[in-house]
Amino acid sequence: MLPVIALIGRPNVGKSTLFNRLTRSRDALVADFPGLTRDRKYGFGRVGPIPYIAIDTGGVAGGEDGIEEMMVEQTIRALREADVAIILVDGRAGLTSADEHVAALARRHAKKTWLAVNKAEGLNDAIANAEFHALGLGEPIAISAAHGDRIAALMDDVLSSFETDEPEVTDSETAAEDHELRIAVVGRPNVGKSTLINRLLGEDRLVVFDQPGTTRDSIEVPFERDDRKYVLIDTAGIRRKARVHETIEKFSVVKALQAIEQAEVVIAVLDAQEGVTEQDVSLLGLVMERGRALVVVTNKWDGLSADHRRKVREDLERRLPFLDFAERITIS
Ligand SMILES: Nc1nc2c(ncn2[C@@H]2O[C@H](COP(=O)(O)OP(=O)(O)OP(=O)(O)O)[C@@H](O)[C@H]2O)c(=O)[nH]1
Ligand SMILES: [Mg+2]
Repeated sequence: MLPVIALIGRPNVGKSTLFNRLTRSRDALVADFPGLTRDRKYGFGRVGPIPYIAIDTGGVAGGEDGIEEMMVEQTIRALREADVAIILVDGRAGLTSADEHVAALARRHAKKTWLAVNKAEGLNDAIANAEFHALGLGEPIAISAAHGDRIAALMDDVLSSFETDEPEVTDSETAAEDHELRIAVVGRPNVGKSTLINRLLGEDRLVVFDQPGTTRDSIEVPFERDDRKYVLIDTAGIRRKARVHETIEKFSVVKALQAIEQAEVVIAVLDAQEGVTEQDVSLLGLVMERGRALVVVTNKWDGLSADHRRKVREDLERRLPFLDFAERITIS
């Protein structure tokens, strides 16, 4: 499992700038006005000793309106999904009551916290940090997300308690023969992942992995087909066939990313009836980024008119042009 790191803080402190640096993406929107990031954003990254998953959040301001409530909710969810939180504050603006509000959230919901004083380029560290001791989140670390100062040092600290679980390289022949191909099945809720998995495993096999698990654990199911060994990594939770339709799946991006990380091949399931959604596009983008072999399966192909089918095909071409080399299959 990769460590999961949430970036939280009041608006405009530089969370997205740090996220982009930690994931080497230019994806997260960065701008000079507060409240730009509304939804949590997820990415793979590696700065420092081990790879991780980073979560960018919208800023919590400490006000009371509807949007604020949403942001607090988002932040709490990110904290619950994460192993560690980096709380960002602005070294130029100094300590604010919104920072105290964020610190209180972190103390309540984070498993482990680090305090980073951002925008500290050209400032004296001791002076930049001084007033933030009052937050009670330990020793502040002065950084500059925009300039890249002390980011490596911050990540060394943040990741110090985690171990890398990258597979050891083995090159013996027996290892190659016994090698199980690891396949993750990912996709939005109720696109039909569980049904597909039950099919792959065979009708007769009684699979009762009905324990809800946590939102971040996926289930691994070994199986054999034509004398080859496989491990299916299920992110939906496999249920008894009769109950598949009764369950409402809880979608967890972290779980999907962990599964992608652990797999060699990813089967991404889309719902033809709903077309290609924003979530599909970002999930597939992350599969590509990790360089996994990809099979895009468009499910629920039955019952679509010829016209609708053509539209879905066009949609796939248009929205996922970067998937040219991926295997594409339509099923029902
Ligand atoms: N001087 C300086 N400016 C920075 C630094 N990091 C970020 N900024 C600037 O601060 C502004 C806000 O940065 P964002 O990364 O969008 O901040 P955010 O915390 O994600 O903001 P919200 O998503 O709106 O909550 C941008 O203009 C950044 O360029 C830094 O290290 N130094
Ligand atoms: Mg942001």
